[in-house]
Amino acid sequence: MTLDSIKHPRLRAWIDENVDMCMPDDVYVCDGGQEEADRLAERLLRSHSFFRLENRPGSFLVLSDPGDVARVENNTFICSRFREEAGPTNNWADPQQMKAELRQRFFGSMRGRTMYVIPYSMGPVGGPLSHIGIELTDSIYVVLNMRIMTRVGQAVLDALGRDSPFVRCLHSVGFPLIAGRYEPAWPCDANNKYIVHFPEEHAIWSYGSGYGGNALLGKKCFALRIASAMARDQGWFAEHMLILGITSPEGEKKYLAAAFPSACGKTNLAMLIPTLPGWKVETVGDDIAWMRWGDDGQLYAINPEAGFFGVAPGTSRQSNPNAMDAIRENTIFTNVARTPDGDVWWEGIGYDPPEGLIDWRGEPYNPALGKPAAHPNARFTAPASQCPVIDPAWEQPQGVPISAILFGGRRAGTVPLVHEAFDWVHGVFMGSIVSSETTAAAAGDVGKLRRDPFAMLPFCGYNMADYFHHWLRMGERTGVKHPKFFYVNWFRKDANGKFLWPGFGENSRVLKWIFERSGRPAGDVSQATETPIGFVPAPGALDVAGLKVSPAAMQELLAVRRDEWLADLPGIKAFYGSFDEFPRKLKQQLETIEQRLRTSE
Ligand code: OXD
Ligand code: MN
Repeated sequence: MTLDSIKHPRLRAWIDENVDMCMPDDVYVCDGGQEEADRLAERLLRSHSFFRLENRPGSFLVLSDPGDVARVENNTFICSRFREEAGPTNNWADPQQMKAELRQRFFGSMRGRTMYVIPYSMGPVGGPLSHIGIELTDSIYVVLNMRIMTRVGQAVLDALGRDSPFVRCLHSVGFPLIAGRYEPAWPCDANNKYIVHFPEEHAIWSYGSGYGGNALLGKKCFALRIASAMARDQGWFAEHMLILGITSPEGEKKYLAAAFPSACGKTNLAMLIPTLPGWKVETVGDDIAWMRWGDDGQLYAINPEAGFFGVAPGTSRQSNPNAMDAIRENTIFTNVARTPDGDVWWEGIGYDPPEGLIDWRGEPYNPALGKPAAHPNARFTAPASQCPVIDPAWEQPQGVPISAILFGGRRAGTVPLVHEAFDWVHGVFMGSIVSSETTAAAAGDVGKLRRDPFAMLPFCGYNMADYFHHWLRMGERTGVKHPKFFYVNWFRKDANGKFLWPGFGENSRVLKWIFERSGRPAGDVSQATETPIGFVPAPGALDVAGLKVSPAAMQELLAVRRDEWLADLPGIKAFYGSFDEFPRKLKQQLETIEQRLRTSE
């Protein structure tokens, strides 16, 4: 579509301003349709980084520059007016200074290219919990991914009308095609990346990277960083949470939301196939939840996304058959390995690499070199509608009612398989102490313990102390029905470093306990044992029928060890202490728990 399709004067003015700055050769408004996607894909196929996968209808493989493979938290900024508004966990820069610096980067950055205007909705178009963004980008890869991850097209412009608000998202790979310049396979400006958020203006400027969360601005930048600031101001929640529906053999259905740090298995949990007979899990979303209190006092959640941007390595028929089915067609794979017959392969796919494999760097795979064939943060982008267990209500504009909120992370010790908070404030405390051993989703060391409260550390668009205040305040509203909070850890290991819990479909056993407990009134102790850190399943309360886990291992899985927890407290205190105005209620929780631990047997 041409710019004439834009009937919103402020949107048009903003586009014109950015055309003047970025100087594209051409401007094109995306309609999000299949014909457009086919045409753009054809264009990319001429580059050396984009391949049609003959074995998967409508699917492509993209290989990125080795310097552009993950989110870059060091180059991610929250440019609020004052440094205190970004808080100690975010990089801050003065908005005016940052804009001046960025203008130099964006100046002429789209020369020789087309600027694509992507009108998109996070959440069903026009829904009461949905919001609109417009991304301007010079990357076809971004256009093709955004049309899977969000709802793109004319319907969004119609919903926007002539003066509705929208989030302004500007993106450039930072590689202008100045006369005669050679076009690399994956253009980017690997040494000068900026992922910059202006929460007061609801604006995002992203420069230099074409990869995932750095470039698909609807996801982490809008749906979490900008939306978290909007949510604080408007009284709702924008969270790094999956949403799933779980149905008991009796046909009772509940929805759960769950926050886990990046690459801790959210996609697997969201699509879990229960091993417990008669139980069913259906997927609403695998990464982000927008939630608000409904008129009936219940908490309602939507998945603002329309697709999955999942980590490929480790995904197999065994770990996640539903994801494997969801990516059978119409999927973009990034940085996985390519088989000679036009298919994909990655570590943990469940079978050996075929002869003639080409690795993610585009070279013949040689296992003797000890380097993975797929990048550890390789991804698939697939439409959510292709998931065989997509929940029938996943696009319900008003969302689904949430009965329980789960937190989790990768912890080899200390944290039991599951425990339940005593109440809302304790639940917020639980969220505030989420920690996990790091993975490859973000650039940096792998395997270190990182505090990642509510799994939002890299994604909160304002001061996290204020974020906890927001959670506490929202729980104080009158007439609301609090969901229950739980903390799970599938990753506890024994003394020999072996996982104690089988995970995957067996996690349904834990979900069953959560399902049952979430229907109980506050303070009810049936099926539960009180410990200093919360309720754990009472002996025998977890349904382990038919499971090959020894009673000793079960005991270890549910153990709450005083010394281990006491050893964790200094890290929590240091984290709390890094904020100026940390909620007193959470500090009191910490003191109470310390006291309980010190006086327990
Ligand atoms: C993601 C992440 O890509 O959390 O979802 O890093
Ligand atoms: Mn995520």
